[in-house]
Amino acid sequence: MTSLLAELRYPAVMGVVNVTPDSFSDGGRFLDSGAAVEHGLLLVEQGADLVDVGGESTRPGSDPVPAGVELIRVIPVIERLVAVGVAVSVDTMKSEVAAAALDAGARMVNDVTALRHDPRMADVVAAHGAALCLMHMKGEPKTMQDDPRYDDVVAEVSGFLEQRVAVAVAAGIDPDSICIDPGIGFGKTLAHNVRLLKELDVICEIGPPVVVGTSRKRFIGSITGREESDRVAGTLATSVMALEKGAAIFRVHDVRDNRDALDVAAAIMRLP
Ligand code: HH2
Repeated sequence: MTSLLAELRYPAVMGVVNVTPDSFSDGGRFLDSGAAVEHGLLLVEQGADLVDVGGESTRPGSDPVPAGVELIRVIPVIERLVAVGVAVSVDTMKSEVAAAALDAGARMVNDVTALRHDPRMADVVAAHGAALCLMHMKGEPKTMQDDPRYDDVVAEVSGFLEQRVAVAVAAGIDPDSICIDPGIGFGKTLAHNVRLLKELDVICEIGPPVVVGTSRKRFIGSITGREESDRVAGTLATSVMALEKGAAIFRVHDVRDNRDALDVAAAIMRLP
């Protein structure tokens, strides 16, 4: 099977479905699998090219969830979305969850630890011929926002991502199946997040398609003073600017608005 990344139209919109009680912006809304499936279908109708299903929050301060709980949350949702032809990625750092999700038809693993949490993850992704998103995170969700520091955030994040791509390829994962993500908000201050977006072209020059996840995040609230549910306009500014810098995949909650903003920006960018 060809890589999911080769099949996507770009810019690609990845809609977020969190089957969790505690995600920072939609926690508890889709814990029921029927509600989660319905929401995933709505996101596709609104223009999502793939749906990212997660059963463990990684928001700052969050606690880990056992694999058994994550499985119960995500597998029924993935099965039902796949059954109606939706391209699904699974947001997990556990190989057991990734394997079950891929067996259920998911096409991509979105590992926010970039293969560092679970030594078996690379083999699972390689064996299934799945796509893989490698994200940068400094520290762990529980403590990552406790005074994160960098000498040069762009150099550190891009060096890390280059190294993790090399690890993934050495483990037998097809280079054309890999995408990379600077991990906006994962062990980063407002200044770090804004700097990474300003110099996103450096990350894009590494080669693999770049994923950005700015949707409704705290740094947007720090700039605008708005609550999570009221950060769509701020998110759209980041999506359009990231597109201009070369980002390919946009992980968002508000699919309809991001789809429109990206399509209009892309139409302007396509002009000679
Ligand atoms: N952000 C979140 C979760 N997964 N994956 C990638 N690749 N990039 C991101 O920026 C990213 C991610 C956090 O957002 P959300 O899923 O809405 O919240 P929570 O982790 O609380 O479930």
